[in-house]
Amino acid sequence: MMWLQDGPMLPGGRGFTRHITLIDPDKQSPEVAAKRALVAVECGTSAIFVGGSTDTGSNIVDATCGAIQEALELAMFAASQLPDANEDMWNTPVILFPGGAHATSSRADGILFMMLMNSESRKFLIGEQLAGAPHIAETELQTIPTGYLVCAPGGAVGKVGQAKLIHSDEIDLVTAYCQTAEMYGFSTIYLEAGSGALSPVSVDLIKAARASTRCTLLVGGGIRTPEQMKAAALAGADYIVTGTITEEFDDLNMLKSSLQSLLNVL
Ligand code: 1GP
Repeated sequence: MMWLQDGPMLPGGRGFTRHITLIDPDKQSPEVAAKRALVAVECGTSAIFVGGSTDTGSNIVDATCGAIQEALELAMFAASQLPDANEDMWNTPVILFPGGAHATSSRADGILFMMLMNSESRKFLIGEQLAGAPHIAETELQTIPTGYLVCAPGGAVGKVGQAKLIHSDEIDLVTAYCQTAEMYGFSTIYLEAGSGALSPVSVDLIKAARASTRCTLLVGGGIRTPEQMKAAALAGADYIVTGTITEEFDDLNMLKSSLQSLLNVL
């Protein structure tokens, strides 16, 4: 993609908030994932993350990335044939959000190369990264060095990742994590409440993270309403990630109106 040569995949620090759609390859067929991704891009999402579950095989991840890329290319070609269509909108990066070293695909454009910084397990601090790096090195994937911080309530990723959850009043702690991530040279910090969380990352934690780092700040987990989107955006998120909401609609028109109501507040 030409787009990738223009700069980092997830640029931050522009003072406004964008949206990312997370697609879990375990939750639908690659064909349905591609249709959902197209609707999300049409609504204004700025990147598609593929991943989430820890036990998804690379064949499913690969098929899902491939189907999404083909759908985006077709949409771009179709737009190029129409005088008033904006073909650039389909030039959307597909980025792996891996549950582990196994869940990669060379058909994505990039990968969040994450350290689950508040894990108590070596596996998620450096083990999965050591297992995945030699495979990633053989691909053209752009790596996005990311400090991944699981905040309360944490959900499945908090349990599986053996995270010592960051609670809403732990301002000094989240500040220190963000400073540490920046000192390591990470470009991106992802504050995660857990997919399907009953409450999103607290506004206080987002504000503290924003105040303590110039890294691109991603926030996700449990964001389902325009009010929650607005709150995370005002607190300083560069990107808000939603996943579950995209899986709830089999009807693509209903998905479109739901995503539009979320993205309209940004
Ligand atoms: C999970 O932050 C993402 O990693 C998205 O969470 O599924 O709750 O939108 P939801």
